[in-house]
Amino acid sequence: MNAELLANSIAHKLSIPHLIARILVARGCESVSKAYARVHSTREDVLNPLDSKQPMCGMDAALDWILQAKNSGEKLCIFGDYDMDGLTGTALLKRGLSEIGIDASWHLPCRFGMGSGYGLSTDVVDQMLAENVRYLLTVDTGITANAEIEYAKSKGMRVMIIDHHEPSGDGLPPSDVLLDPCQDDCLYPNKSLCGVGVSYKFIDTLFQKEGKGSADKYLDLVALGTLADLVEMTPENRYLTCSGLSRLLTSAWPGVRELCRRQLENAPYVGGQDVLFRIAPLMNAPGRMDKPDVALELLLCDDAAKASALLDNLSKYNDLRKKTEADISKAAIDWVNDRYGEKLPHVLVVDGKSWHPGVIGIVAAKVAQTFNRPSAVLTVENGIAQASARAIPGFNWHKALFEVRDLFLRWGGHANAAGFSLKEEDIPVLRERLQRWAEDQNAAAFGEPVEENSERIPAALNEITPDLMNALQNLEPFGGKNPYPILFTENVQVEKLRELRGGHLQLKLSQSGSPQFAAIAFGMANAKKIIEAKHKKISIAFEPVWNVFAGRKSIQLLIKSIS
Ligand SMILES: [Mn+2]
Repeated sequence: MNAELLANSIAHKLSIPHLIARILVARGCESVSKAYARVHSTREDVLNPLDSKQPMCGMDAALDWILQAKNSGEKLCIFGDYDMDGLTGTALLKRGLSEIGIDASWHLPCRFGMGSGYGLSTDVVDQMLAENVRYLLTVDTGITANAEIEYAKSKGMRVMIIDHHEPSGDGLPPSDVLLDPCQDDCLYPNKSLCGVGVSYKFIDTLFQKEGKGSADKYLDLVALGTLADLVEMTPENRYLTCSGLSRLLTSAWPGVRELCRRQLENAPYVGGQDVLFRIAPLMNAPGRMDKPDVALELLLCDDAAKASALLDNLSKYNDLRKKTEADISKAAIDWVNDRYGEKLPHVLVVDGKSWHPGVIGIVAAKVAQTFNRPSAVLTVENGIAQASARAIPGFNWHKALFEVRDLFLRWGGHANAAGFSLKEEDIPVLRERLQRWAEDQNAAAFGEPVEENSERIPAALNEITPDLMNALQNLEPFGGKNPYPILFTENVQVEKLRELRGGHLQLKLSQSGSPQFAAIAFGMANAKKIIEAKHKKISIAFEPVWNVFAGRKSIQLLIKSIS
């Protein structure tokens, strides 16, 4: 069936706007039933981790472990991570375990300072031992901490790992229990759960076993972590995330409610975009600039007034983060231009002295995007370089780092994003070996420029109605591989044009008898010339969004390009 006919029948059979059907077809729905499954995710997409045919490896042992911990009355500590997934995973476990009578303490790593870097360290284990912790539960981290977990075990600790990262390739850590769908022996089909997702599966299964009722109230935390970690939206992840998004504004947790109220003002609902661009950066900021604890305290906070004070604190961290990020991005991009000019290597390894380690991940993403090269950004302090790496399509950092792992003090990560540390003197060798490896891998395959989101769905402005805006929600969650749709239309009349401070354009647009639409083009003051040259008849790529101002909701076109 051709695309137009397929879109017709999807629109008709599912009773959705034709434009939504065209987006579904453009995104690979080859049949009405696939489109149906995509639009109506249901509880049936949620898998049973105790299913005898495809169980989650370690789930039975995990239930035994936690009940043993409870019965022992010994201290249990949750060791999480400083990003949204690790924070929400820790909050979910802390709250969930308290419901079955375990008063767990928690500990988050810090990106820098004592025992810095990724995940668990023997220093942290010693600190826990001094506090008489006998049970250690890690979340969103642990699967590569073989030595540290061996150390904890040698001191008599009981250890369980909840993680979703790939194993190191050098064997699994000697924990008592390991829940990670990415381990070789795990038959659980959803390999794309994130840390808070696996935590939810664990708590949900535990609640069922203990007759505790539903763990659904935790799905808002699952949505936040799943979106922020940019994992693939498998059917199970989509159900958990959509269900969680719809719970955010009425979350059971005062800190989460206050977070949404403050960041999203009067938003009619919370979408994936809101989580990625408004909530996650704020929540990640303290962990980037300092200790991440205040962000977790917000998720665990049970008092609105206290939540408000915590949010003030988070905002300060976020402002500082923005400034630091801008300064270091400029330095890193200048570094590449000065050193290589037009002759870029296949892999960029950019190093600087005492760059703030909390933002090098964001800077690496910026460098990778600017030069269309897999990029690692290193910050050197006292002879040790700490690095964060981001890929471009076709490049796998996990594979690349595995090849040169003999150079590292620590390393870990995924295809798209990874981190490592090494001695300063080894940086030139690393640069050379990565370049050679990339050449062997047919680097041309990942040197091709790829536009971030090149999708352009043809649409008419007449189709952009409140019904369409509501129907767009059926395509949630947006983010990662399911970006917010970008539409394209020609012969648009510019009715009004105003340049705003900061180089933005504010427009009023219409098209052959359509209503007038308010539109905004951020940072596109240069396009004024095009608009004049075209005698105010232009083509635009845009995202239709709800704009809420002074309590009134209206549709606004977010212009992506003008031609
Ligand atoms: Mn994670």
